[in-house]
Amino acid sequence: MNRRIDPNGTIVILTGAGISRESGLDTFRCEGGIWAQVDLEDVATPEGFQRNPKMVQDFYNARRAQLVEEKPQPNPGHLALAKLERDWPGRVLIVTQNIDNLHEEAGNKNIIHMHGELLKITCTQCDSVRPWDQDLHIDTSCPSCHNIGTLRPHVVWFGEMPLQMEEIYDALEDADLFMSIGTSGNVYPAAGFVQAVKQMGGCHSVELNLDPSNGATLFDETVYGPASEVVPAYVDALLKNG
Ligand code: BJW
Repeated sequence: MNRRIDPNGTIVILTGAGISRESGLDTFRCEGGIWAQVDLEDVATPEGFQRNPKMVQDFYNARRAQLVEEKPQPNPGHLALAKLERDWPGRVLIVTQNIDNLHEEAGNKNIIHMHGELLKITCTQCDSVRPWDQDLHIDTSCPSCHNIGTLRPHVVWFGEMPLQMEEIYDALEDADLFMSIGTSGNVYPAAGFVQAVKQMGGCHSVELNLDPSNGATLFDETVYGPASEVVPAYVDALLKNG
């Protein structure tokens, strides 16, 4: 690490699919990843859901079942971030693009799921959001408003507004350190956060990833390797030296 961070300062950490890969969950854009298995236009757009809701429900049912039945475990990368939240004197906020629950399982409390959560559903009629660990069918009725066919996974598709954006930008504005972990930098607005922190006053930014992301040159510091190795090492140095 090439700059000391105020020990009472705010750390904002953006995570992506790469941090969960060593826990057995596929990334999207790595070789053989999710977008090599299914067409994103079919399963990750409101138009795809309108065209074929059953196909979309099946896609998310399978991924939800993987979380519920296989119970993937947080890896040392997740666990290091939980330790950072526990031991860092200042504020630590995880902003994750991931819809899995591995940051919660690791012990982090201060988490924003900007692309939603697989273990929740939402109703397009009454906007209720509730925990859900079973399959969702196109004729499941909404437990809140009892309409049929109005439930969908609580995830953010292309063309939809990511969640809690105001809170995220407020935290980025306050940040003394911005860390980006396991994300390819393809998807906005998350891919623009590194640029945003530069414009907001230039807090230190670091990318921890398997290989350089699209925005790699915008970071002040870059560390490459598997999240299970580079994240614990970076967190240890941060806790030791600030
Ligand atoms: C490891 C590792 C290991 C591997 N250790 N690392 C033209 C220009 C600019 C923007 C747009 C445009 N046209 C449309 C847009 C906007 C659009 C967008 O960005 N499109 C681009 C594709 C061009 N974005 C949107 O529509 C978003 N909404 C929006 O913009 O609203 C308007 C708005 C604007 C400004 C402010 C506020 C609002 C919504 C995006 C929704 C994304 N949804 C998905 C799917 C839903 C959830 C799900 O099914 O899971 O979210 S897409 C998918 O990509 C998923 C992910 O969260 C997201 C990011 O992927 P991620 O995490 O980066 O994964 P990968 O696979 O890409 O990368 C993995 C990385 O890990 C790699 O780098 C590996 O090297 C690394 N890795 N193993 C460490 N062991």
